[in-house]
Amino acid sequence: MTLDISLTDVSGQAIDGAVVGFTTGVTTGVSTAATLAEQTQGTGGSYNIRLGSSAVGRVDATKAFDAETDPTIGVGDALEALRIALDINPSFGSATPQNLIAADVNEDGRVGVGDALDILRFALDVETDAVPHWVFVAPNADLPTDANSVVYDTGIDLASLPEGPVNLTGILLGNVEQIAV
Ligand SMILES: [Ca+2]
Ligand SMILES: [Ca+2]
Repeated sequence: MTLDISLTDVSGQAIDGAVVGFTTGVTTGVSTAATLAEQTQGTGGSYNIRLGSSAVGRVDATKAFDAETDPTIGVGDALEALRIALDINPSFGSATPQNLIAADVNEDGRVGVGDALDILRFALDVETDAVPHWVFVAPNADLPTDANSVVYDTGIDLASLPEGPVNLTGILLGNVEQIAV
């Protein structure tokens, strides 16, 4: 069986160069999931995974920041994250769930001043522990609406082989400035 996965950003642009994985099995604390298949490179945001007999499992994707093709992480992104951390609306209006996810670059579950500093350090080419990278969420995922509770699941659970492609939306952590939705 082949599973088709389509990766796009919030504006619908295809995302290439991600790694898509499929895991199956019970995950309790320590992951016992086995990666059945892994795809290294897609074209046009489209990825194929060849599965064994079962399509029950979880699809997730990751992508490192690529300065060549990805949006810029700049001082402006750090300032927008700082505004969110200080409970001020970003300069472009209310923060969207995608903005909140992007602003929590250190992935500790909240948008804090530390996130803004991490983004600033990255923008200024200073070493930082929280390096921007892509996360991928399902179209119907519960997304955060509170800067103090940026909790969300990445990837998508599959109970059976879907009819069409599986779509996941990529969000670039650290890229807080206006994300079109
Ligand atoms: Ca954070
Ligand atoms: Ca940016």
